Amino acid sequence: MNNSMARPLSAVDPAIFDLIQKETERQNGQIELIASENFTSEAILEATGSIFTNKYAEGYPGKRYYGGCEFADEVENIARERAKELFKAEYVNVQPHSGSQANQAAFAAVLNPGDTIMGLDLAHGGHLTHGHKLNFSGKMYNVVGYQVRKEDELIDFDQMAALASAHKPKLIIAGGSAYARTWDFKRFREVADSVGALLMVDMAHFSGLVAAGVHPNPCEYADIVTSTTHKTLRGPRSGIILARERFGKDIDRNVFPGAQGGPLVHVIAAKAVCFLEALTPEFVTYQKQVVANAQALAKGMQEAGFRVVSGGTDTHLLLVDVFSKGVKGKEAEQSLDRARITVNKNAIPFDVNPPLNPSGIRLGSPAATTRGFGEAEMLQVAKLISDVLHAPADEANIASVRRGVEALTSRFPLYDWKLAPVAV
Ligand code: DSN
Repeated sequence: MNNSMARPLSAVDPAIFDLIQKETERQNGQIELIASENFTSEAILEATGSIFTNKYAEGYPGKRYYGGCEFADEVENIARERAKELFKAEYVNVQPHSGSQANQAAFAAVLNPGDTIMGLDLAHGGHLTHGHKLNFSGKMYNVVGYQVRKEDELIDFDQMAALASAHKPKLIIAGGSAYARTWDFKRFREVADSVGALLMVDMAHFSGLVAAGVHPNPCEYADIVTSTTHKTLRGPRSGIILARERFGKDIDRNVFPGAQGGPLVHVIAAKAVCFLEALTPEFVTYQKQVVANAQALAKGMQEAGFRVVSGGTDTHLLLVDVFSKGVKGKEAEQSLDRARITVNKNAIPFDVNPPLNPSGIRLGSPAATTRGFGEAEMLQVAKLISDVLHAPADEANIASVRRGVEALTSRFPLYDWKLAPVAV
């Protein structure tokens, strides 16, 4: 290869190299509690950074629009077979670049513009792509939102059934970004069947739990199931669609050429590695710990006097009503950030505060569990969070918590990379 093409990143682009170093240090040095984030294995990073990034492979294995796809075909076939085995699915498409594009293609496969869909309101824990008015889903389809009940903050199936009967949706969507409880797919199926609707489950958040058998598998109940691969599933940043076989042809067409051009073969390779990792007994142990850790964190927050939405969690995430202690979500996120605890502000159901400064924060256990935290550490994390939130503007207090964070993170090192630039 031309010598200039073989130079290391540190020599070619010191600015970007430096930022990768800084981000590595940031990830190592903070406690990651964003419920949708995780730390992938080095094997997955290696596949993501592989030379398959050079390859165009529009089409599907055996039916490509480019030559030289024999190894890309093998990669995609391996990824498909592993995903089907992992989720006990009849059909899979591993090409979506993201969860949003997976949802876009899934909708397009079974809906026409103007059709009615029902999803959980974003303000009650749903997702942008399930019908928010600023998203393609809200612009293209007629959206009816269902909600959680005020009294227990669990999905209101009576309201959902009544709305379904009144509006006759073509598709009902289960799944969301900030709902901490087990999704009752059987109830969703019953409501969908009662009005002749299709059922789609977006399991982006909890697909790792499903893979490990610690959450019911939506593939048993739903017509179509979408997911990202980088949250609890701990793979590369990407998406997948699983479905009943009869939807396969339409979904394939609506991913390519409908929504995307060339697939990211390097990311499909990394997804294959992710599915392989998820098929191991270690992954089951990991996911059980993810749930135990989220429950320990919820318990710790409750013992510190904070209200946890719906009273706890069955999954990897929890919503904490910080306004119950007089703090707003934005201030909580920013002060925790200064203590090197990374969370996101989040609306709580029936929030009295606006979305950009809501009453809650969302906490998740997948990333902290990956670095080795157990329940004892999660109780310490709850104490650190509560210490910050009791005096969120007190910088001396925050500095003291930061020392506690350093003590914890240094006991559980993450990526052990040499940060020195490679000599050229
Ligand atoms: N942005 C993701 C989350 O944080 O839940 C959902 O797409």
